[in-house]
Amino acid sequence: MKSPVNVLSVSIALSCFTSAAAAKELAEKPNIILIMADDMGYGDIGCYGSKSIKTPVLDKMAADGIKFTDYHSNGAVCTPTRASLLTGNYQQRVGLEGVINAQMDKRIYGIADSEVTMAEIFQKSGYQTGIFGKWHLGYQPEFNPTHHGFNEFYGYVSGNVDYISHRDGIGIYDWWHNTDTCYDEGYVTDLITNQALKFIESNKNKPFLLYLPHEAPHFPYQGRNDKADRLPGLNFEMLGSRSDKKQAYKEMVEIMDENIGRVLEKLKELNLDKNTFVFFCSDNGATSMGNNGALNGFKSSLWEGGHRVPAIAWYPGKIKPGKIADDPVISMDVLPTLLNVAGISNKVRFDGEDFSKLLFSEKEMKKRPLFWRFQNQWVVRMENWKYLKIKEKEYLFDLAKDLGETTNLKDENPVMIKKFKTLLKDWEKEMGNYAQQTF
Ligand SMILES: [Ca+2]
Repeated sequence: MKSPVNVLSVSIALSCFTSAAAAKELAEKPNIILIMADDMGYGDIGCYGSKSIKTPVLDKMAADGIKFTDYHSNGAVCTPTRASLLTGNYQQRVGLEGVINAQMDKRIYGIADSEVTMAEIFQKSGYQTGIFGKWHLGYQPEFNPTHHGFNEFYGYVSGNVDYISHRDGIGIYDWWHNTDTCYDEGYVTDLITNQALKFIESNKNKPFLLYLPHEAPHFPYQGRNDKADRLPGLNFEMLGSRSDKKQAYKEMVEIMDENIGRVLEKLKELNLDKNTFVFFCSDNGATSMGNNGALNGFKSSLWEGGHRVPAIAWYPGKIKPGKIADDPVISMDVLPTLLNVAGISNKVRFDGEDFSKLLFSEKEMKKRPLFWRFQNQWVVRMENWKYLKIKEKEYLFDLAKDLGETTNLKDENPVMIKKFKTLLKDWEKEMGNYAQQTF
């Protein structure tokens, strides 16, 4: 019979072993980096057909990883996509169907405490979590990212800031480190990358979730060496003062590409590149300043140009290089996918679906309808078919044959139209009674 002392010793030894094993398991978890461009269109980077904008880093990422041809943002504008990306749910369920504008009377809206965010899930699973860049899920102190699962926040809370003076759309200074205003000189794209690199350095021995939502190429259209436009007491043009805005746009995408290269270099330098999954996407389609390739429409519309955007997954040694994924996927699928990649199990339910089978196998996604709703526009997407309603006008497109949405097949397909309308009605009921345009 063991003496009580021996039992205690065994128990302590076992407990140390268990915690050491858990620590080892945690240390071996992959890092996750989620990079999102702002308002970057389907034809704005080299590997998606841009002839004028040079993006060697993203092109190489796509060549070494997977390029998605049918990836969509949940929203056709900024806030709703971010709400769905971070919760894995339709933005309608989160109550953030519209944009949170900078005007003082609109600053009351934001992400509710009751929402479970990507950062909260990763944080609870032992990950270090950081966001560097644009938040756009609420201005008030309670909406700060550090209250929604991020250990560190560096960047801005509004929809856009001057790239040099860091003032928002109504001229208010909007540059933060965690919950405090901070004053760093520099160009937004460089500054957020600098801080992201520090975050990677300080967490090189721990698993981390790094969310890097770039401002580029959202207006104001400013390059690295431009002057600040938004300054105290001065009127300013929202889009910036440069006359050659398309040239500025090109510079902005290229500077972002260069900075994504710095992140990948840092991973290699620290020998983290084989254990880090990187996902890149855009939050909605381009404005007329950018290029949506063969797609119809722009940001804020539910034509394809408003929401079909570039997306690339990169995971050296784990993903077969040069793969093209043609299955429809959407922002809210990213969270369940990242959890699978990180081996994190949880009981949170998501509208989105894990698409990791596209990353690691030749399997396809199961067929499912996808829905969009924004400002009197509705979409139901099912396989290659897209039902689009704008106010009272209905369309049906076969995207496999007609990516540019030029030929309305509605009159030839009354049965399909009826089916789509039923699906839409059921979905709207499921989403609840949120107003069409919440704010
Ligand atoms: Ca956007």
